Amino acid sequence: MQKYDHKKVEAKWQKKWEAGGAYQAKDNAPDKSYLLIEFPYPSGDGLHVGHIRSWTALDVVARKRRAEGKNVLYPIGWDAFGLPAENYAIRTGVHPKITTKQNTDNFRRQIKNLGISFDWSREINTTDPAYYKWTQWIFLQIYKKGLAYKSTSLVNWCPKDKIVLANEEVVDGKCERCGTPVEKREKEQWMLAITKYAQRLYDDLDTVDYIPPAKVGQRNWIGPSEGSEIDFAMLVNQTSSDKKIKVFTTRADTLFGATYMVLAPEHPLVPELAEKSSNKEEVLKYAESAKKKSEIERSAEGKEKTGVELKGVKAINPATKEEIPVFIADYVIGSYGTGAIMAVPAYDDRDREFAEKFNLPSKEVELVDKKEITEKVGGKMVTTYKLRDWVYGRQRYWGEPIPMIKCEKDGWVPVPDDQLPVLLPETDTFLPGKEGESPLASMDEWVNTACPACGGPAKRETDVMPQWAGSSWYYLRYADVHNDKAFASKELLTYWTPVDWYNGGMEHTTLHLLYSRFWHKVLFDLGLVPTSEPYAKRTSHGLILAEGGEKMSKSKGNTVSPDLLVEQFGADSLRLYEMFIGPFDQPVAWSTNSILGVRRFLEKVWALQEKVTDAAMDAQTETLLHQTIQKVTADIEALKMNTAVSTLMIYTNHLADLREVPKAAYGPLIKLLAPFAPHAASEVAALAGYPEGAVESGWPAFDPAKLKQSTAMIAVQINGKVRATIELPVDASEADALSAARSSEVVAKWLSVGNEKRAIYIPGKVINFVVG
Ligand code: ANZ
Repeated sequence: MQKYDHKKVEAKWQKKWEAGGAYQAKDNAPDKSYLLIEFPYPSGDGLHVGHIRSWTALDVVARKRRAEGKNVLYPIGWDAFGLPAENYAIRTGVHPKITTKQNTDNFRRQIKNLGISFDWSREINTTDPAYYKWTQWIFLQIYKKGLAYKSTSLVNWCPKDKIVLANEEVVDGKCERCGTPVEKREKEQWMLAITKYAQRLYDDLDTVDYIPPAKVGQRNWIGPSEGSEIDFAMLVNQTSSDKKIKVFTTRADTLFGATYMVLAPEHPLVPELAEKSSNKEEVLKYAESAKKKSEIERSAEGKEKTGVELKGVKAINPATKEEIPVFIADYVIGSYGTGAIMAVPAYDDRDREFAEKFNLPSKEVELVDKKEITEKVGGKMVTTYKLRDWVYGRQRYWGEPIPMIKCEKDGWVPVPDDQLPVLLPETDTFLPGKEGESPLASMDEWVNTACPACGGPAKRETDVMPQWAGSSWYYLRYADVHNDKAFASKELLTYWTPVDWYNGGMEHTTLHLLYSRFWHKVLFDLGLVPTSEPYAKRTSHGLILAEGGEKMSKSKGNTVSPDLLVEQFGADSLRLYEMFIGPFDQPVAWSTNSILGVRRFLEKVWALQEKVTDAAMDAQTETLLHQTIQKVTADIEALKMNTAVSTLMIYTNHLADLREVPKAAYGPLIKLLAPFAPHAASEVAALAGYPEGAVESGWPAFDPAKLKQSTAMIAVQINGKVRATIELPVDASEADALSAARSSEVVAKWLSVGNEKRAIYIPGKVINFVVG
């Protein structure tokens, strides 16, 4: 027998697959199955073992479904715009285009070495102008629908990266990338009005098959809150004002107990009211200082309350008609609800703490019907969301230029379709300006252009799109990658979408996953895609931690190199190990030693070829075979990869114990193993004389009638000692079982020795005769 030489075997099959263009999906076969993993950011570190866990799992599904005859699309590409390449360029002067090319080449090589059955004919790259032309075009559709707008807002500012961060990129008040405490700054920003889709993004979760934590995560993030909006009239220096303060409250029933009001320091009325207050300076100073704090700091529970009264301003409680004081305080957030509250110290803890500090009255009142009181005082019932609009600009270089032109006369004008893509201009300076403006802003030749509307002098937008742009629609491009007339044809979108199964990280639940659902719905409303949801099903993998359970990271020096593992143990062993390592959705600690265990399992399967004969299958082997097929088939679809592998191990051990391995028992094992260890399985099949491709066509079927054994071997005891075994139908009655036992020659001999006193029958197991 040939020795199992993983290097030779894996190189051989990878070469065949590459040459034959294997795994290319057809665009028109019945029974399509679109499987998707999150396309990677090609970092300089190369592939992480975490990527391999997720991609191998869906590769197992892809390979199984292909064997079942499905037309599987399993594509891959590169989400290649982003900060690491840009920060590297700032440090070294090497253009991000160059590092991106090197990194994608390295990733591609590593992936091919793993034998993952991606359809390479559909490889995409978000930094390719032929791709980002359509990212820009889709942005313009969103703009033309009135869902993109420029607004001056307080944004999260990372003083180290010199970049504006979305709320989602701020973790515990710090920059997600570099850990620097985030400050607030005023910036003119492109914003996308995702909040207009909040309710649909929330409701339509009912129509998709996502794992529960993904649904819960999105629902909490969208955070609908039902309440009332109520206007409070104002007296400014004893004269009634034409301005009102609108509050959002979930407790209109406490309205009679509202004893003061609070505006967020960034509330639009603050500058105007400060002007008329006797303590203007104090108010403005407080408002300025509050801007520097993060929202999390400001709303932290138990935080000492601060604030300043607007002296000279009073509000009128619409229920009691009492005049009540008005404050600005940072525990009220500008961007939530209306940015103003009625404070009810008797019923709200934060209001109580504030009232105690500022000696404000607290009034217990009779609670009233919420809806009735809202209507009575002229308010209305509304739903407010925690979700905010999406900050859509970055003052950086390595991103898609936002295809907008500013004209003195015409304002913002979209770049006409026939001038797309707006190419990212060449440069060798990547550092943002001192005020954080984009490096593009200093390229006068690129910035100055003609207004598409009037032909007059105009300037290009110099902000680029955020990290999340290219990934918001890439799954649509895979359906029709080479199309230069449209981002994808209707016909192919109708055939391929929605994505049948999308696996990705839980950390993307409220970012990429939500953003792409939003884009998809806008495209659906524009009649550009056929379904209202992009992904029919979403699952997530658990993280792979370092040996010892810490997070794997380059800085901790505890990462493992897929290249070395493939070299030493083989891609098939690495794949099998990552599937066997533990329940797919749970975090697991890495253990290089344990790869040896699965490697030995593969060697055992390999060695079985020696014993394969045309022998008939015994009943026990046949039953185990059908049970194995049933379990592995179901486990793969349920992503229970670890139990699928252990089932294959049990079956293999059984075959290894047989003197001869029937061909009919060995063939299905190879087919079941092929999705996990495709190279070894293909080679073993070839050695056993199967035609090429046999392991990839025809998934083994189980016969439900053969899942249970029809007969069982029953031990027959005389006075507790086993003297014989007999074969009986598993459902034999007691009378039949005993008479069969008595008629066995050996038993009959023992029974003739004395008088049978008693007989005990435990069905399926044992018969005991007590003889005296
Ligand atoms: C009066 C009141 C009485 C309130 C009471 C609560 C309890 P959720 O459920 O999170 O939506 N609020 C409204 N806008 C705010 C803002 N921009 N910053 C800080 N707090 C704000 O919370 C809604 C409640 O949070 C609102 O109802 C308001 O206080 C406060 F016994 O109004 B309530």
